[in-house]
Amino acid sequence: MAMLSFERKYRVRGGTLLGGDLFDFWVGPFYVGFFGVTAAFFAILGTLLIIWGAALGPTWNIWQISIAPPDIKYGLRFAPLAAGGLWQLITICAVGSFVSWALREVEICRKLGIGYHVPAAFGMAIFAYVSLNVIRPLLMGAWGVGFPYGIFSHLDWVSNTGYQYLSFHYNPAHMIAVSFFFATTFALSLHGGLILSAANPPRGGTVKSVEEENTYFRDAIGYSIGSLGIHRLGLFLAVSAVFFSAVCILLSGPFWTHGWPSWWGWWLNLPIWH
Ligand code: UQ2
Repeated sequence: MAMLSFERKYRVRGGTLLGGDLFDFWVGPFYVGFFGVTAAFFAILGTLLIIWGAALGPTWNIWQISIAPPDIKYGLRFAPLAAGGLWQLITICAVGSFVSWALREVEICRKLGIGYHVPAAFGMAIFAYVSLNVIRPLLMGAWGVGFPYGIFSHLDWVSNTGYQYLSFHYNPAHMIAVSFFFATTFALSLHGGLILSAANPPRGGTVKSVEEENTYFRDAIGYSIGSLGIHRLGLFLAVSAVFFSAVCILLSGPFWTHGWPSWWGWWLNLPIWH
């Protein structure tokens, strides 16, 4: 790691949430910490359980391996290992390692004295996963409504769940989420394009400053959001996309059981039409 000598001055003691000095050290470039140990524990255990599930068959084809949640009939109980129990243990390991990773990020932020923006943003991704495979199953009374762990099988789950609500694109929270995803890619393409245009001049040219960046957008649309502002906007758009994704699936089932097209009845039934 070329940066290790430079990073040495940032390798400060303290800032840990748990474990005190016990795990406050680095292995090569990586900070360990109590939550580094728990993240590794859950990740390795979860991976081994996935391999166990794959070994139960019927295929080693990487695209077709799938570990399914229990049948709906098991409700919220523990299922036999080969009938969804492995999926339940793998889900516990997944949540354990995701949360460990977020808390390890928090410890690193505390060491450096920087804000918690990265773990907060990652926390939103964890919330989306937990919405699908923990909160929604709890609200609907069965682990069986969770998605299976497999490459094609989870795609099939998304498609089938969408068709269960006839046309998922009529889900208003899904509409907002998709709009935020598009806005995120739009903002990143504007930002990436602008930075490369200014910071990557042709051979022999000079790197341009933030004033040229501001001027580009003032000339084009009469407004520049600024070099700090674009990153605030980017974080807001990305986190909002994930938040509304979680909302749109939590609404489907626990709070809306019909097709999503008929949710728009409130609009069709407005007194202004008749
Ligand atoms: C900007 C700015 C940057 C940028 C970008 C803009 C110097 C380096 C991309 C322009 C962004 C605007 C006008 C916001 C667009 C709004 C949405 C919702 C996509 O002004 O300051 O910094 O990278």
